[in-house]
Amino acid sequence: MRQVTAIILGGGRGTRLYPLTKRRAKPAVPIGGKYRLIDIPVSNCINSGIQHIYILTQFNSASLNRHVSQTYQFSRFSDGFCEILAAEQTDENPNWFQGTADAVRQYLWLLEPSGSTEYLILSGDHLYRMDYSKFVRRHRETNADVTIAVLPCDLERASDFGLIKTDADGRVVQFTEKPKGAELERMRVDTTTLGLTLEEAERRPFVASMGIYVFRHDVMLKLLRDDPSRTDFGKEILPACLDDYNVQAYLFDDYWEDIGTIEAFYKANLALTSQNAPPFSFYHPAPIYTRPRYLPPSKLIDCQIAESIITEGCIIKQARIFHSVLGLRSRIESGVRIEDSLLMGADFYETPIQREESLRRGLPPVGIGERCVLQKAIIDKNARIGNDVRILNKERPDSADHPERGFYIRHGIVIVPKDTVIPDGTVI
Ligand code: ADQ
Ligand code: ADP
Repeated sequence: MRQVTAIILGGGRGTRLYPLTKRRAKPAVPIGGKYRLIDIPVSNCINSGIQHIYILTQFNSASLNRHVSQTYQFSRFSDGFCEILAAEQTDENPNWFQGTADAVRQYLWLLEPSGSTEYLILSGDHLYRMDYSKFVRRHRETNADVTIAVLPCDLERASDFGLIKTDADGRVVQFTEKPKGAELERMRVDTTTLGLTLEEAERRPFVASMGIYVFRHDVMLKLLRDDPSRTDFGKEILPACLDDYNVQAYLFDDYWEDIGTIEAFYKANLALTSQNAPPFSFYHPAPIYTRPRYLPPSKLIDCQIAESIITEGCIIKQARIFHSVLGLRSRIESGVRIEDSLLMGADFYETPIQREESLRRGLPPVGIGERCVLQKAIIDKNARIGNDVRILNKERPDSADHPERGFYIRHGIVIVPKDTVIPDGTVI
């Protein structure tokens, strides 16, 4: 695995995750109360023995730089690194990245001399565990030029993905990016050949690309350099290389979720609370790494908590919490009810004097004030929610933007952005 360089596509502007991406790059969005999205693919790399890791991002942010530089430091006896490559203007190219392939192309000058035998292209917004060493091994065993990780998929989600067809030897003979209508129907295959039962194969009759690829070093350089008008792996590069190259499929039939939208992100976070068998578990022998923060344990005073995750450093008084995730340093005053919500916590503690001072100035302290009710909400970091605030999506719109009032609604989920102040008694 020392010969493999991982390239994590960290995202363009991250508009589908807005307002969580208002001031941070998508890979820096917090997940699971204490991690960030980027921790998933980077930890998968480290757990697979891959230590040459680049993160491509179009929107560079202080939080991503700080998180990556403080977390992923390899021993001085290894040649491992985890580096952020942000879109930059150069003499040859004054433009932003035009797409996934273009993002990689603009950094070929840096990648080419690395001496890697393969490039592993990953996405920054997927929740899954994968041993990439098996993926790379399959790629080598089949003498492939490109290998695409794939999984069986149902009709409902098929048109969100690149779909493939393979021949009897597992070689990809067709690739269609996000097909619809008749074109989608034509991509139906018999997935019993992948080992699915008849019933399962009827439910999942498509084979979807996970957007994760292994490229042979020289093949990727050639594909990206030959035609600079091809800017996207899924739309242009892969469909165009099937005739001339040995493109193989690697079946991954385990939990995998694209969490690039607010709804998928919200559901994936709350799914972490389920027991016995959450679809994705952080309680696993292979750790998901993140920044060590040396926080004290959480202090719970007279609380009722069910089906929830409470991370470190929280202080929670007389609250009823159901089916929710509470992030680092969450501070909840008495008489609060929280249901089906994701609270990201805070980046810092206020001292008792600072809290008094805030209150004197009419500013609620960081955290959730007394007697608040939160349902189906995402509260980003450092929010100051006053007393008697009710966040219930009362008028029930599916989508709304009210930055002046401190919230957005997506898929019926109320999102309170980072650093927002919600005054006492507000009803949303
Ligand atoms: P999508 O996820 O829709 O489909 P895309 O929007 O190109 O494809 O994003 C792929 C990844 O690259 C995401 O993590 C995204 O954040 C990142 N990305 C996008 N533009 C970028 C840029 N300019 N710079 C850096 N990173 C960028 C892809 C494939 C499908 C496949 C699905 C699986 O094209 O074939 O089925 O992934 O989710
Ligand atoms: P995010 O990515 O969630 O927006 P950042 O990584 O930018 O968060 O911020 C986290 C770090 O910033 C914390 O370690 C904290 O030290 C510091 N920080 C941010 N805001 C404040 C603040 N108002 N007071 C003190 N420290 C802060």
